[in-house]
Order: sequence, then C-alpha cells, then structure tokens
Amino acid sequence: MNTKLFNTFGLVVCAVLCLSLSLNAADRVYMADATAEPSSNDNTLPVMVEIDQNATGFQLAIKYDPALIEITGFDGSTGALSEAQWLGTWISQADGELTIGAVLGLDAEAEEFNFNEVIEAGADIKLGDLSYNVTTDQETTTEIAFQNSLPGILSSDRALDTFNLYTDVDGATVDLDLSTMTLTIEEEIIVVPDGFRRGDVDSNGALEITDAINNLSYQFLGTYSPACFDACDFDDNGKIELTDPIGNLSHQFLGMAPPAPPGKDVCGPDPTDDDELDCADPPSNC
Ligand SMILES: [Ca+2]
Ligand SMILES: [Ca+2]
Ligand SMILES: [Ca+2]
Repeated sequence: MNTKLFNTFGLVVCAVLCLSLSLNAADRVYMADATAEPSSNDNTLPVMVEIDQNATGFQLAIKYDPALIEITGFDGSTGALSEAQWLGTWISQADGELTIGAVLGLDAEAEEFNFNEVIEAGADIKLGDLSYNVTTDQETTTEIAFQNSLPGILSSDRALDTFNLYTDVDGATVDLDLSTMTLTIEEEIIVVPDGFRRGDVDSNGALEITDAINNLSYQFLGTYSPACFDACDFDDNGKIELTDPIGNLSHQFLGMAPPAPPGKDVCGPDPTDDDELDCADPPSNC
C-alpha cells in the first residue's frame, strides 16, 4: 500500500471510528456539584443522564460515605422517570450504597417489557431527585459516585453486581459513563444587605431633631462623624449640604416632604448607589 493510499485508508477508518466514538460519548450519568448545610434534612440532588439512544429502562448504582450523609430515597416523579411503570430503590445505609432500577414500559398481562415506552435520546435529562440528610455537624466535603460492580443490592442474596446502564429499544444494554460529584458541607453565609433609614443620621432607628443637629455639626463644626453618609443625604442628590438638615427639620416639624427612598421607616439600600456617598457602617438595627 503506498503512502497516499494508506493515509486515505486511515482517514476512512478514523471517520467511522471517530464518529461512533463521538456518538457513544453521549451516554453518561451525572450529578452537579452541590452544597448543603451541616446537620440538614430533606436535601435533594437531581440525577441527570445524557443518552444517545431512546431508553426503555435504567439501572444505576451509587456509592457514598454513610458516616457523613444518609440517602433516604429516590423520587422519580420529579423527572423523566415519572413515566416509569416500575421503579425500585434499594439503599444500604450501612455500606453507603444505593441502587435504582426503572422500567418505562411493562406489559403486565403478557409479563414482558414493552419497548414502545421510552425516554427519548438527548442531553441534560433529569431522571428524578435523590433525597438525603447530612448527618455530620462538621464542615467538610464528600464525594458521591456512580460506581459499577457494587455488591448486588438489587438481588436479595447480594450475588449479583450492579452496573450503571440503560436498555435501548431492542432490549440491549448500553453502558453509562460514570462520574463523581463533590458535595460541600458548609454553613450558609447569610449576606446582610447594606440597608439604612434615610435621615436617621445617628442610626438609632428614629427620625428626631438630633439627626438634623448632628448633620449640621458634621458639616459646619466637624464635631460629628456619621457612620452612614447615605443617611445624611436627605434628598438623595449625592451631596451632603445645608438643604439636607433643613429638609429633615421641615419634614419633622412642618410636615413637608419625607426623605428620599428607602425613606425613614423602612431599612433598604440606596437606589442611587452611583454617587460618591456610601454607607460604610450600616446600622445594626436594620
Ligand atoms: Ca435618629
Ligand atoms: Ca443632599
Ligand atoms: Ca444616593
């Protein structure tokens, strides 16, 4: 075979092999990385697949650390397995193993599979949700893995190993590529918005004459340091001026216009946060 012919032959072989490889590459089962709080119950994880043939049934096997989490079940009603006519879940908490079996079509009278019922080929298909509790009170990370050859939870005598696969419309099995997800167990960080009451210069939660006086002392005597400059900007024009304490007094004693949003009664962020003023030390009572 001369070089040119050999190269052509190689291209043809690659075209066939590479095409089939790219088709098969789509068969996988996975879960996205997630975060949960220590000692938290009733968490859920979506179980996802990507399949390049129509599927008539699934078998999944999952390994997890039983010292950190407790898997309590699998709910197919929240995903594509809501159409399944048979769905079984086996959990061995002691071993940290979970097996799921599902059949889309089942002809009960004929006692045989009905391969007309399918989950159609595609990507990002949610089969359902795992439910789990975090049993550790420590912050840590743990892995949950789709793993083959788990001892046969599926069989009562544990004689059969369980693999991750699905069946196609001919009843043939298709292996699923495996994956491992990371579960980060950590306390939720509660972000407190930088809220303030406008006009409440001393951040005591009420609009009083002292707020106007403190504003004047800051501007003209330099004897007062506001913790929240936005609160001093009564009309929210982006500047702290004489008009601000005057507007404050006029509202309190003459019933004139109230302070600009968020107002004096409700804590909130500055709707015009693009000026030079900020609220570096938001009131703790907001
Ligand atoms: Ca005040
Ligand atoms: Ca102003
Ligand atoms: Ca502003």
